[in-house]
This record gives sequence, structure tokens and C-alpha cells, in this order.
Amino acid sequence: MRQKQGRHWIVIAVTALAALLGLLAMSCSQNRQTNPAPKKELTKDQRMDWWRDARFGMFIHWGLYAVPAGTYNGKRVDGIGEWIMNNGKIPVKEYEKYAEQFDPVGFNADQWVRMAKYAGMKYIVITSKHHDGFCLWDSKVTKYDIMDATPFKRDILKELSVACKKHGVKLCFYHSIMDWHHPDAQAPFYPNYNDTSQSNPNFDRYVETYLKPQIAELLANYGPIGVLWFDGEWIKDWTEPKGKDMYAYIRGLRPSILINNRVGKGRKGMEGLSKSDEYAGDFGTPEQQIPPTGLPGVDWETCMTINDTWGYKSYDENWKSTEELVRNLADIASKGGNFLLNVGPTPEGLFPRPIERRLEEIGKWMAVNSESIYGTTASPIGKPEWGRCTARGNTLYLHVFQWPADGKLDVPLAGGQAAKAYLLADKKHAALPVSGGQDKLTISVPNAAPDSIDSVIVLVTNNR
Ligand code: FHN
Repeated sequence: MRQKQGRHWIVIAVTALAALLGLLAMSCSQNRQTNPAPKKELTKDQRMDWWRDARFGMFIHWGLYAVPAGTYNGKRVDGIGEWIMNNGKIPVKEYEKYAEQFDPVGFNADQWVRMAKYAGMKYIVITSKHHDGFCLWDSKVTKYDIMDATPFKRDILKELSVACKKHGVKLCFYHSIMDWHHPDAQAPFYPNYNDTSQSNPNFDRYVETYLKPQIAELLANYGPIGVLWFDGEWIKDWTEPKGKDMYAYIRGLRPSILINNRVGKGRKGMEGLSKSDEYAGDFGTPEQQIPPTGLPGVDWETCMTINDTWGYKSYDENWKSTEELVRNLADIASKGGNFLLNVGPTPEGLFPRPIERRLEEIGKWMAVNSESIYGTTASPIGKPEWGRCTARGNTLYLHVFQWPADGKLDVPLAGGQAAKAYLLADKKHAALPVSGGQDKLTISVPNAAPDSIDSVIVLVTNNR
């Protein structure tokens, strides 16, 4: 009897164990279905690849500040257009009213993206939110956005994401950490929202319940985002540990995304990024300046206005010439950097005509010469007196700004051996005569420059 009972318990135990194992196996296989094995993480070089190749992008500062366009209460406000809320000392409630007037019926995402693409720009960085706190997308954590606060009620970022996908342009978001509208951020600092001596005791709540959820929305709903481009990090409440935490949070959501240095406190000197891991971020962001000799060992991108303001100002007519812009692009590429050129659209949603004209002219130059920009690396011959140089392997692109009057272009290539030289504008690649000296090469060029701004000569060398 006791023997029988014993056997009975063994049977029960074995059955239970089998059932348990079965359940375990099922749950494992379900887990495999819902949680596929994590993809191998990309290296930094792999993540940076498209960006290093791109070299040229469009920055867009657009928001409520386009409505006052530099004028408040009938008076012109000094400074950059997007700072009018601070510089004009406009109270939050009053500034909010610009939302009722923000109705950019001329906005056509497809046209904007086509203009950027025509100019040769490979990516667009648009202000999802600038310091004034107004959001250009349908954010679920605020009503201070394009859908809830304006008569326009179209998600601008959504329309741009569709157009960018269609035209193969990478969409990226600028996002301000500083927020003059949020009560837990800098709104209470009125009349000096930018007071860097002040702290908001509720700032952590702003970060956890507003800033991070907004970043999550931007990453979840607008397709693959190339870069999250932070700004406004200089406020007292933002610290390097907060920057590192934000960096890790974003990379946790989108492992392959790029994040600029302003996510943390790494904006120092030429605004490059420290080569060590001291600061968070993937690349440095010199603003309104081109580092004289680049930032060797660090990825960097110069951002620059096309006139003197980022956000639209109706009376700022101090446009940079196409010559200056094209030469800046060549100069930056010759130092191994990217050029992020800003446009400030009007409250109607249009690019001012002088901007369109410049983009068209840059596009014409790029149609002939983009090979000398995309995917190139810094000059191995420094800054020659006639212009700049970019490189791709053993090929040098000589950007000649000052065409030689005597038809002889000297290239400071020590002991260099030229395999071939030709004008990039010449579809037949007809060889230009080259004579070699001890420490320089001389290329014989035609009398007239193919391009009055920047004529590119391709020099294929066989010694690199
Ligand atoms: O204060 C901003 C400014 O408005 C603009 O957005 C530029 C772009 O780099 N960044 C800030 C200043 O560094």
C-alpha cells in the first residue's frame, strides 16, 4: 500500500515537472518572437557614416517668432529674431497670442525639401521646439503646439517627414533644453528668461515629465531621425550628468541616432567635443565660425546664418553672397567638417526670395562639383594660397578661388607624383599638363576660370 502511494506521488511529481518545463519552453519561444535577439550595436564610425558623407545640411529655425519678425509693439527689437520673447521682454501670456496668428498657409513641405535637395543638402535640421517653448508637432504633453494652439492645425514635422522620406533627405530635430514657456523651466525668470544665475526648484519634473516624453514622441512618430540637435544647455539647471543621462536615454530608444555636443556641457573653446569621454555627444558645433584649422580628431559641424538672424526678421537684409556660402562650404569640407546653413522661413511658410536665389545658385555649383564635397576628407596640403583642397583617397580636389592669371597653378605637394589632372567641370576629363618640381607640382590651366566662385581641378596622385 505504502509502495503504491509512493509511486503515485512520483507520477504526480513527474507530470508537474513536465508541465512546468513545457510552460517554460513556451514562454521562451514567445519571448523569442516578441523580443528578437538585439541587433549588434553599430560602432561610432558606422553611426557617423552617412553624416560624414553628407557634408552639407539645411538648418531651419521656424516658430512663433516668425510672426513678430523682429518687431514688438511697433519697435524693432535688437538681436536675433527667435530671441524676441526674451529681448523684447514679452510676458508668456502675451507671447502665446502669436500662436493665434500663426497660419502659414504657404507651407509646402515637399517644396522645402526639394529646395534643400536641389542645393545639394543631404539633411534637414528643423526646430521642433526653440527656446520660446512652442512645438511644431502634435505633442501629447502640451497644448502649446501647432495642432492645439494655432489655426493651422497641421503637423509640420509629420509633413516634413513624409517629404524627406520621398526625396531621400534625412530629417533631424533641433530641440531646446531651455524653455521660456514652461513653469518648471525658465518661464518664472521673466523678464530675463535667460538668467543663468537662477534655478527652478521643479526643473527635474520638467525633464522627466515634459522634456523626455517629448523626445520620445519625436523619436516614435516621425520615421528614422538622423540627429537630435540640442541647444540651450547653458542654463544653470542643466548639468553634464543630466546631459549624459539624456544621451543614454535617447541611444536606448534609437541606438543608431546621432546627438550633438550641446546635449551636455561640451561646448567649449571652438565648441568642439573633447576627444575623451568627458562630455556627452557625437560631434562639435562651432556656431557662426569656421575653426581656422578644423578640429582634428573630432567630428564637427559649423552652423551659420544666411543673413544675421536664425529666425525670420522682416528687415534683416544682410544676406551672405552665394560666393561666400560656396566658399564656406569648400573651406569647411577642406577642414573635415560639415556645413549646416540656416534658413528662417516667413510666417506664411515661405523661404524669403533672397534665400531661394542663393539655394538655387549653390545648387548649380553643386550639380557640377558635389563630387569634391560629399564624402571627402580634410586637405592633406593645408590651405593653399589660391583656395582650398579636399581629398578622397589619392584624389585631391583643388578648389581654386583665385584663378591664376599666368595659367600656372602651383600645388604644394612635396615630391608628389601627379597621375592625372583635369577640370571637374569638363565632362571629358581632358588631361591638363602637369610638371613636377622638387616640392611642388605645376598644373597648366586654361585662361578663363570655369567658375568665378570656385573652379575645381581634380588631381589624381599616385603617391598617397
Ligand atoms: O540661442 C540659440 C540661437 O537662437 C540659435 O538657435 C543658435 C543655433 O545654433 N543656437 C543658440 C545659441 O547658441
